[in-house]
Amino acid sequence: MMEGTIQPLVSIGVVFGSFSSSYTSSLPTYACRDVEVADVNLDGYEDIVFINHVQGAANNYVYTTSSMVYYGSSGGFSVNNRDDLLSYGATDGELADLNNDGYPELLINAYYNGSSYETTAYIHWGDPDGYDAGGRTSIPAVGMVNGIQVVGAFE
Ligand SMILES: [Ca+2]
Ligand SMILES: [Ca+2]
Ligand SMILES: [Ca+2]
Repeated sequence: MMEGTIQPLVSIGVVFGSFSSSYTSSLPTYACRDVEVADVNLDGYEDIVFINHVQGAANNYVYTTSSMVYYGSSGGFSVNNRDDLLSYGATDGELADLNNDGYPELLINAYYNGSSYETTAYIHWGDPDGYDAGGRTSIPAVGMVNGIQVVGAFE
């Protein structure tokens, strides 16, 4: 997506097993506001969802950005094994299996798109490939700054 022309603001270290720098992976994110960890594609490896708020230089950032899902594997985590999901000033994400197929959906809220607080939150539908931009449902959102609550028990 916009990677390569706009630098990540933050890298988050993921520590495996022991608190030693030799077991730390740096995973780029954009001004991350929320993290969820779950095995979203049910392959036995935990995956990490970073909900990103803005991206770009501190004095010229944009709210239209990507939240990121890094998929775990036997080799750990890699920028080459992640999905970038469009989001608008997001501050919270939640995982819940809304259609009861075993794969959790990723819900991402939306605060601001750079010109309007009337913007779009998304449900990204889970499947064995995780999430991608094709499998999503748009939900109108107005300046959401609070977290998402999924009402009802699906588990
Ligand atoms: Ca997984
Ligand atoms: Ca959350
Ligand atoms: Ca599901």
